[in-house]
Amino acid sequence: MLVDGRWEGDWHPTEGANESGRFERWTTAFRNWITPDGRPGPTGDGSFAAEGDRYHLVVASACPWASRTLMVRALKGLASLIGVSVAQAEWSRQGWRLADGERSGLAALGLDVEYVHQIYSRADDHVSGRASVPVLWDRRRATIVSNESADILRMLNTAFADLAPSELDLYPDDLRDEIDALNAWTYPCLNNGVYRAGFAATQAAYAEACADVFAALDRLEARLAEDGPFLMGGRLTEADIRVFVTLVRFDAVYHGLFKCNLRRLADYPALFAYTERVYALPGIAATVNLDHIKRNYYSNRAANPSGIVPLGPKSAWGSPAGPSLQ
Ligand SMILES: N[C@@H](CCC(=O)N[C@@H](CS)C(=O)NCC(=O)O)C(=O)O
Repeated sequence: MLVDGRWEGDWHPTEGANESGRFERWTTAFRNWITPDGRPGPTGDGSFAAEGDRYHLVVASACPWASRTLMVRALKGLASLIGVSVAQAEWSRQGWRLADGERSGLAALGLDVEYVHQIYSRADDHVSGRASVPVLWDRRRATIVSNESADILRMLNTAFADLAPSELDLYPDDLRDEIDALNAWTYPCLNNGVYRAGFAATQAAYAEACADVFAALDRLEARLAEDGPFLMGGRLTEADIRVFVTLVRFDAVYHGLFKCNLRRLADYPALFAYTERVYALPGIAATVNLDHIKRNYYSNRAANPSGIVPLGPKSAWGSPAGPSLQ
């Protein structure tokens, strides 16, 4: 945790269960927006204009929230405009750490840091809270634009339209209500549901979360079997990106480590085919690093004291060596 700009204590990934044993995700601190001309976005102070070589994403490949920002960057053709630095797979006692190769890249941007929490205190020397990824860094103002992936998805969908024209609209006007309605249950029941199951501190909190996860998967399976190929029918939208990041990790980490084991993703024909379909979209495979995913989740000593990383599942996606994001 950061307290008034300083890192305190050892990091412990299971923190967050409340008195009833339920895991609660914390809220995010930086909520500014990049807009085409620097005018205000929905939140924040609005002086972040879209420009090439100005913004940089700091991510961890294991993290589903960070991965969804990488997916939008790839799908919207922003790779040459927005750079990326990837944290090392395993947790350190100070949270996310940057390996030497990544540190030199960041130092070249004026960010001479070893840990992600140092990026936070660079942005605000009195910051308190979690030092989470993703972080969208602004080189020009030497600050964090946003550390909220849901906002980053939306701003990357629109802000760079002049610099990187794209046919793809991940949040089209006519589908907004339907996308919002879907996100309203896929986030608590699935994306965060697996964490609620994995980090529950009581049997009852676990059972409640696990039931939510599988009710959500059943609902998505039915929806896709009836009407595909994507969640909104013919068009790929942010709803797909948000669901995919959890599905692609499911059999490798949530099924075992987080005890979401009523069924595997592989047991859901429509959902499994859907995950393969999204994975096959241009640029997406490079955002899925199963090696980092497994090494990170299984390095959580509270959940897995031996630190042993399982060999399977065999059908997992992603190359063992890990992809290159460029
Ligand atoms: N609201 C954030 C949540 C991101 C998040 O939870 N990231 C996790 C990794 S999956 C993290 O960095 N945790 C570090 C910590 O808890 O200190 C978002 O969606 O951008």
